[in-house]
Amino acid sequence: MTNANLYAHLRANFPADLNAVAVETDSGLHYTWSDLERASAMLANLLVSLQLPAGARIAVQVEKSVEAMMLYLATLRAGYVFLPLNTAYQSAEIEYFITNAEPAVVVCSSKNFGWVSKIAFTCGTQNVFTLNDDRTGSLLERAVHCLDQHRCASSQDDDLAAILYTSGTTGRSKGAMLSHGNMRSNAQMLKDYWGWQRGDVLIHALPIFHVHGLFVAIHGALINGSKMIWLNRFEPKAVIAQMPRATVFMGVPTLYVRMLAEPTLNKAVASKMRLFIAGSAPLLKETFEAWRSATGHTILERYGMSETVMLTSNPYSADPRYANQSERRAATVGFPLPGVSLRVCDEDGKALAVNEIGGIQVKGANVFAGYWRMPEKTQEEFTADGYFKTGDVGKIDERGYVHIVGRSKDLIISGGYNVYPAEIEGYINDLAGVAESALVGVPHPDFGEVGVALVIAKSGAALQPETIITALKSRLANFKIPKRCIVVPELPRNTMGKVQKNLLREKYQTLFAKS
Ligand code: MCA
Ligand code: AMP
Repeated sequence: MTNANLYAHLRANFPADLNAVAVETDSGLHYTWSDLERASAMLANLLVSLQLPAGARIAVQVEKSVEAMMLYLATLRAGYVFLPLNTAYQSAEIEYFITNAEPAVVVCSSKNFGWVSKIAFTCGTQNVFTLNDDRTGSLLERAVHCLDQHRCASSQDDDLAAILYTSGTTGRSKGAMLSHGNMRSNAQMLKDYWGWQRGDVLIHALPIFHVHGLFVAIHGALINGSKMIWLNRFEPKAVIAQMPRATVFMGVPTLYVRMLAEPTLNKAVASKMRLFIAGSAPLLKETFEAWRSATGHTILERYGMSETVMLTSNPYSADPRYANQSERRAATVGFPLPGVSLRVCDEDGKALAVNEIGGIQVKGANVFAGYWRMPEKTQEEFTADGYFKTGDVGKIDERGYVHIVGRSKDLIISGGYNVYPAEIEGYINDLAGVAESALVGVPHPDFGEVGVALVIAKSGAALQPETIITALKSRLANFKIPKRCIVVPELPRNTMGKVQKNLLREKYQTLFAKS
């Protein structure tokens, strides 16, 4: 029987010439395929030498680097479970993840070692290493003494490969458990659907602690044996400058908006590019059209989730399942990907007809097994016939294209990062002088959507919006900080006393409108 381990599958697709360049960084470093293979073997051997229990979690909060990617590959090949954490998370957030996931190994930046190791050791983690984006840190110092050959662990499709925390509507994050089979099947299918070709070169400019940068982009390149041009940070000018040497780019809509503001973006600079892919948040029709007129390329928008990896995509070329449709349509997320069953249902679970709006439900080999140690929550999110309720609201049109028109979950997507109002409101409500608060998402020209906090003061308390923002900054990841805080005398409520967020969204709709 073949090994279902995702790394084994990626490795089988490396090019024959292992001395070819696999990753080229913006600081001028070149890593060959052999370097990826050998360095990830050393890191895998280091993990194995720690004699961790089966299913051990390796929690990683480090700046983006090729070595961080190697650690991910090492975790896969050693058969452990990768748990990536956004570098913006602060101590209370990290404490929750570590307490909840009980990782056997924590890897952090040297600058955070003091507070992260304190949390980790208190929670019972035995091993805390450091890894920095300049190839320093105790992890590499230890790995350098390990053998550079490693026999990939033998895995089954259902074996856990990664846990991705995604915030919950009640404010508590849930760990989505993804298996080797979930990710392998999705990567293999996307390789075909997006027409990956020998000679493709991917510009990798996304963070690597979420599905988009870590799985869709990295798996896409590795499973095709394609080189990556690796940028540790997204800089619009730098990405545009790399376009003549590349063929594929993936980004959240904000990255496209920022590149469109650059005078160096034009048809000539993008002429060698084969494919621009967008996702993680809605791509405005305006951005889709502006990109087409600036570069001559039509962005391919797709839709996915941490729980499911990729679900739908606009076509790369004609999709025979949908009357040979090859058009990439603005404001749609395309067709359900091969192997994904997608339906739109009403609140009673009845499947709806074409163009009727309802909850999007999905099923397929890509759909996760459930939330880490939350069996009840998992059960709630699945239907009796095994469909996962995405929490996204949409419709399927007469041509088969899926449209996302809203969300039933109270979620703000800001620059591709998710912000759950309940979590932020909880922090605001704990501040002195606050009686109540509501966070709503409003349109924003750069981030697509941002949070605005409406706060009611306790009687007699004099609240300053700046004080609230400062207090939040010391507790929460920067992308969760409301972009505006407004002290209000009251909040609109329905007859049940529930705050009517739709009215607030309407009222503050144009707060950040372009003049
Ligand atoms: C930074 N800030 C943000 C965000 N990022 N605020 C709201 N939303 C954000 N996304 C804050 C900063 O802390 C700073 O605050 C101020 O906004 C300006 O920061 P700036 O320097 O402009 O930010 P940046 O460092 O350039 O980052 C912007 C970014 C970044 C490059 C767009 O947010 C990013 O890389 N986003 C991509 C996220 C992603 O990969 N998502 C995929 C999730 P202050 O001035 O107060 O310090 S995976 C997913 O969704 C799935 C499943 C899927 O379908 O793909
Ligand atoms: P995450 O927590 O990162 O898993 O976020 C997944 C959510 O991002 C989905 O449930 C959607 O609400 C949203 N999303 C992803 N891609 C798109 C897209 N192309 N258009 C609209 N929303 C999207």
